[in-house]
Amino acid sequence: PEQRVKWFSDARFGMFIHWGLYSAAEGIWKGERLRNGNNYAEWIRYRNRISKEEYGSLAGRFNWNKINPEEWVLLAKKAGMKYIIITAKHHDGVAIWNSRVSDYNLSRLSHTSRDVLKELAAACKKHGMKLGFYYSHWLDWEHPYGWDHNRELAKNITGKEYNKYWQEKVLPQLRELLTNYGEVAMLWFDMWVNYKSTVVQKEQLEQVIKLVRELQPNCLINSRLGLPAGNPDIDFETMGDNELGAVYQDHPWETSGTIAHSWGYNALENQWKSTSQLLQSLIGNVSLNGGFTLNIGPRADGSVSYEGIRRLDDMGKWLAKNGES
Ligand code: JFZ
Repeated sequence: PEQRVKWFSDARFGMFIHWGLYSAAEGIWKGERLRNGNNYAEWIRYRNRISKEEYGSLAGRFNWNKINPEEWVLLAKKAGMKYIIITAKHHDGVAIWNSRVSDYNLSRLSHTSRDVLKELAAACKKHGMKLGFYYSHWLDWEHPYGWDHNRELAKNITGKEYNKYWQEKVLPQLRELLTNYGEVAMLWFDMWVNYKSTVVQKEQLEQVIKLVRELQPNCLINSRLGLPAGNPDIDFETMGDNELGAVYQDHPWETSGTIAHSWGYNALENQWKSTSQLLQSLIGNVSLNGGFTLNIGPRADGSVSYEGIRRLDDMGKWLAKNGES
């Protein structure tokens, strides 16, 4: 594991991209802002109780003439970032690639034959950028047996049903991701509680590890898979947002953070952090031997907000002057 994770320990700074159907809603549904909760725009389907069909119609707002994943890679490069992690499937359950496992994917819903992950993978390869995939394994609001942790969708799922979701969606989709996109630098899972307090079974998490090791032995796995750090198959620890991982001196760790508040694009965003605040997060993490994964939430046409571009460019300039590469 030490060998496998070395590039990541050295990388220090990467880009998170939250981009999916929710990007087209921009944090607003039928004139109403996000309902109560964490105010994350990528949670809008859950918060505002949008039906699967209506939510799917957001795909019509994607502007494929403008979408160009290479621009994200160039932005990351300019900022001094060494890897990109994109939300292949977020909690909404929508694959943003042309998935053969489920028709409920961005390509199919927006009637394009393009596959944004294929294009992003090619651009990353071209520019020497590592690429990883965020995959929401625990929560899935689309699949009838995907988990709904607060029971807000009033789903009542048995362990047996949950396993059906696992076998027919999670594992096959991970297989696609690990087969069709070249080298996958990491899989960034997102279960922020111990698996024992959930419906997820240890065996299911082990099936994921087995699949990853079989298909891409060098692919990193983060701690939000649900298994605690210390497990040899967990390559690095993902801390809470801007939480410092001082306790993990000997174990690779990162925190991810946002430039504003929301991860997904939110037109009503008004909580922008300053460049110096963001640099302090990066420097603080690095000073404790950790890494920082900074998020952008592009719009449905792929464009990034002026505020985001400005801060990333400024960070890149600071790094070019003061950083090591
Ligand atoms: C999760 C997601 O629910 C969210 O939409 C986003 O993808 C983010 C990266 O991950 O949200 C969390 C989960 C845990 C923490 C913060 C945000 N945490 O422990 O601080």
